[in-house]
Amino acid sequence: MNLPNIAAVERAAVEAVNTVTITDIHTHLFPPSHGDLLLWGVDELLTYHYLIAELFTVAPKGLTHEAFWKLSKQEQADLVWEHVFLKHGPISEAARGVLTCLSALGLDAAGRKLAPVRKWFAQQKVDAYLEKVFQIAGLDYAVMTNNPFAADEIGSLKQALPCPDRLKTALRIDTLLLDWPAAAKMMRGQGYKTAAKADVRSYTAAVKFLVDWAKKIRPLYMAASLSSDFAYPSRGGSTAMLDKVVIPAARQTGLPVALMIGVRRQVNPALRTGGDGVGVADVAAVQHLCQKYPDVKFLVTLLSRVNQHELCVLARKFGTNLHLFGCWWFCNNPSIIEEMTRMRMELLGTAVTLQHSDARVLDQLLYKWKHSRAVIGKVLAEKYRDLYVAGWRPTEEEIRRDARAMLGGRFEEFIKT
Ligand code: RAT
Ligand code: ZN
Repeated sequence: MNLPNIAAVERAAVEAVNTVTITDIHTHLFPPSHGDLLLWGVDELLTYHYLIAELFTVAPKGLTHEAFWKLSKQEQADLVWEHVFLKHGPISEAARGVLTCLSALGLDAAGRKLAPVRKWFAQQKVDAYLEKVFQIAGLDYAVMTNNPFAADEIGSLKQALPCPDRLKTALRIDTLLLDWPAAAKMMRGQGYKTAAKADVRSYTAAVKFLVDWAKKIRPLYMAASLSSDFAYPSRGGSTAMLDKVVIPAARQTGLPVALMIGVRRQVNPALRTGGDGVGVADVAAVQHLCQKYPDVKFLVTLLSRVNQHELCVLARKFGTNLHLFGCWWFCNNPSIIEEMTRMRMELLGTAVTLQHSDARVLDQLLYKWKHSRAVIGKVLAEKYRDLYVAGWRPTEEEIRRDARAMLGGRFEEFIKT
């Protein structure tokens, strides 16, 4: 449909982003059949590790980490509610997110009482609730993080338990890249001949391990999260693992390799999962991988805001084997999403996946996507406004096409073998 004027073009862009079906390419969700691994409900929302870290920025001095971890989930959630929400304004992105989730579900946050909210969640049946969340969030599917090196996951993964079409798999391989002795032990436990000190036979066995798991769970990609000091090439073990195991497995399976780089692991271990920080990464590591392996596809997101411009420029050079995705973790805040989205559109056009949710709790799909849609819609409207001024006359269908491209379409094209 032709759009009559500049205001109609802007409205169409906002509407396209608000209504487009999104593919969420990285989350930490699980199917209901995996039991407790799938987190959902208000107590899980309130004890998200982002909010636990925030609790300790405002909690009374007497509350120690040790005492906090001894509490039940509900007691921990009560403390977050009391200190982060009631005694201070829940202004942070993670706190606002809980409120957006409640209102998306028609629950009353203004009443400030958790009891009725808990009661509502207790009445939900998980399978139907999962479907409801996906519908409200407007997603076709979300990609999980499935770790064949994690003792608590492999049991369920091996049994091939039922999994809704809403969830697709990704093979997580951090342990292999970062902790060979632990990875080798895990692989040995699953019948692969991997020695504690990596040798040629172990590499061959590790490649087979990845290929077999890929055949079993049919992941969309392999993935690892790496620290800000990740370098490639380097003398460290991760270079050998990439060259001798991950890249050969990627070639055999045709799977892309997703690299999430920039974490400073366990800056404050007392916060457990909330204890990781961020550091500026060396983008040249990604460059060297793309140069050396033009036949292997890399999906990349970096944690530091500082790295984003350099990474966009790199993605212009490797259009066929480097695809950027998401505003990851500490970048998943409206101000940074806006800046990154604008910069990516300006440097990469639509050849990018603007966002992923990283949801660890099912309900978070509701807020992460609502908040991101608002920011991305605003930026897309601005870009189309500029095009209108430059004399271009986009149709509604073209704007919808572009919104989908940047929120799942380009990803699907990129991963196709
Ligand atoms: O965003 C997060 O919740 C982080 O804790 C990590 O899970 C990170 O996204 C990762 O995948 O390593
Ligand atoms: Zn993640």
